[in-house]
Amino acid sequence: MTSNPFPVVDIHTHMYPPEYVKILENRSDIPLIRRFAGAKDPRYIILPAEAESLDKAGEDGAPLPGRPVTSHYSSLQQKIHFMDTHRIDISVISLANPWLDFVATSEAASTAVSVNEEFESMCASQPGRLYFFATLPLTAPQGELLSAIDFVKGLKHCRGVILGTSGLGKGLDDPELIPVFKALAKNGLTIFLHPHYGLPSEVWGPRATAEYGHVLPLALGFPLETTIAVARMYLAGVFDEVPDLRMLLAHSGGTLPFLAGRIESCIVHDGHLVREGKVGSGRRTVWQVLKEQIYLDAVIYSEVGLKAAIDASGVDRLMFGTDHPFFPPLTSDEQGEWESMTWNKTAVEKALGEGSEGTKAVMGGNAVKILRLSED
Ligand code: 5CU
Repeated sequence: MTSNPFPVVDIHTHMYPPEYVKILENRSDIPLIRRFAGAKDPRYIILPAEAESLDKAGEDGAPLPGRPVTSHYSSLQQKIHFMDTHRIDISVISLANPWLDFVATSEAASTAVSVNEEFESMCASQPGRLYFFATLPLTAPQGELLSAIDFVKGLKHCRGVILGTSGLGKGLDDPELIPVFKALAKNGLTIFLHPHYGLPSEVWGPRATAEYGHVLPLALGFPLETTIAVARMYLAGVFDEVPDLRMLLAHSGGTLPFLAGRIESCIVHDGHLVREGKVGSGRRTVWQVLKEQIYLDAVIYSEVGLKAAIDASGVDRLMFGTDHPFFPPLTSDEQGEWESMTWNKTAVEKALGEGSEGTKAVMGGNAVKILRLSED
């Protein structure tokens, strides 16, 4: 519980708890964690776009695939150190991608219980400083999936669930997901929607893996994946069918704030939708859904994108985040300051004014209200 009137809250901050790391260490397909000769830390190979670099690892001159797994990934002490270094009062932690998307049906529910209990106990050990978004066993049979929602609802520090864009395998416009969305809405659990799959590797071209690092899949693939997932939900009528559903979109909604106008125009000018009566006067526009059912994080690194997010959803719907432990500083001490904090904080201050009411709201006030962080 916080009594600080202006806390700094990080709502986009991940952990890979030790039990989850063990699962990844025992895998031979992506996602996996593997040690390579001569490398200090094990490497985490996670993105579909990294398959080629994993195949080539070990060849003469080939770069190490993936990213180093440092203590920042799974040490609670390190998370608290990061928070203290950056004056973050509260973090709402979540398992990072790809969550349990790859876990076998028979093991999904029990794995989710153990991961969520691990998160609950990490939060309980740091009173007032940690809350979490739980992980759902999406590959489990539907009954077990719905029971998992009941289970996490009962965990004291759980404030929602983190979800990827694949849903049950067919995306988030899958009608089979409606009972899941309804159960989450009924229990007041916000969905933190986060990308993982990006776009098919071919779109990055033949030079990407060798020459462009992870830039294209992370900078463009991730945000477009989120944009597409939410646009599909909107077109399928999910937001109307589950009006109490609340979603927090990673990376300021991908490109949704920028493209909402174009999506609207394409809807209004689509003969098929018009003929089907889907463009009638009672239709809620994308802009309305953004202001009524969507929250956006402020992980966009520049005031230009942030201003679009604020215009689209409203200053009362944006929440600060860092994406720790991703994007560590490469040329300064990892135990010191990270640009993910300073760039995102500066963007908020430039967009809204240093010390302004808006800045205080985005930096923490909104998260306290929306995610009930003043409740024990
Ligand atoms: O660097 C990366 O791959 C990532 C990732 O996988 N997930 C994330 O949230 N940020 C960066």
